[in-house]
Amino acid sequence: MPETPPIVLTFAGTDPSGGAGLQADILTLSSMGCHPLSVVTAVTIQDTRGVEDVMPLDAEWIAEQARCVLEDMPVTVFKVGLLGSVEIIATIAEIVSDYPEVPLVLDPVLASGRGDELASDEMVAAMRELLIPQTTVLTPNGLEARRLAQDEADEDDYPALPECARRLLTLGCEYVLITGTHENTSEVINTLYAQGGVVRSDSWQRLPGSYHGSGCTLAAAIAATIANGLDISEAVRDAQDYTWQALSSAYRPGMGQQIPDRLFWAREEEQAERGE
Ligand code: PXL
Repeated sequence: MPETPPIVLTFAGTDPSGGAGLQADILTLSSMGCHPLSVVTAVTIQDTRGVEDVMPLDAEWIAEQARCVLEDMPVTVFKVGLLGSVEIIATIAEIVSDYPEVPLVLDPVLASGRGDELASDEMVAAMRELLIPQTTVLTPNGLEARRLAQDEADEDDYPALPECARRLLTLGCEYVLITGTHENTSEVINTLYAQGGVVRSDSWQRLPGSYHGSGCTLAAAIAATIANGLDISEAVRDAQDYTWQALSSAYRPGMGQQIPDRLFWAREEEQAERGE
């Protein structure tokens, strides 16, 4: 019997458009050689243009889904995306605390690509208190980093990104990768921080247009590269490279954003075989 690939468990919301969320995770993890376990946190109504509605599942159902597969299969890495409610955050925090040796990649989903709000202030507070302290790699974009790191008592607090990273590390995560898509720079600069400071900073040619599910793809790719045995710095590098290639091969199946092609390499191989 063939060897079982590394198993990654993702907690995420469904996206019927196939661009973001659970579907993005499953495609990315499979494409990168992992077996994806998928625990649904919420069901969304959305297309490539934006999110219309979100229905968080009962937290009990999330716990039951996770416990059922965790008792059956050994998980190498956890990935956490859209959460849906404070109760769901508390439930997932309790489950992952039973597996302290399993790395956790947390994509703090606070808004959709279009800007639809996906997390309340109470959820942000619960993430800071319960999940970030258990996180190996936190993957906020600049907007998310500022919201997660902002001092709630001080409305005029606009920390710069290195200061955001410092505060998020103080909450207890091991690494913070702040992505630069939303910053006003000609290239996209993604910077990985740890307690000792900057671990690596990678610049990528800014691609035209906007994408549905780029953050999910990057975080799932990091979960996959860690599951494949790379150390964190190499994992983050390889995952960015994979994501950039998926974005540069993106297609536009609907009327809204482009969708990254998580299977770009398979299509390239097929084209090569056909001599194109
Ligand atoms: O891209 C963040 C994200 C994650 N998960 C779900 C989403 C979105 C954005 O739309 O819908 C389910």
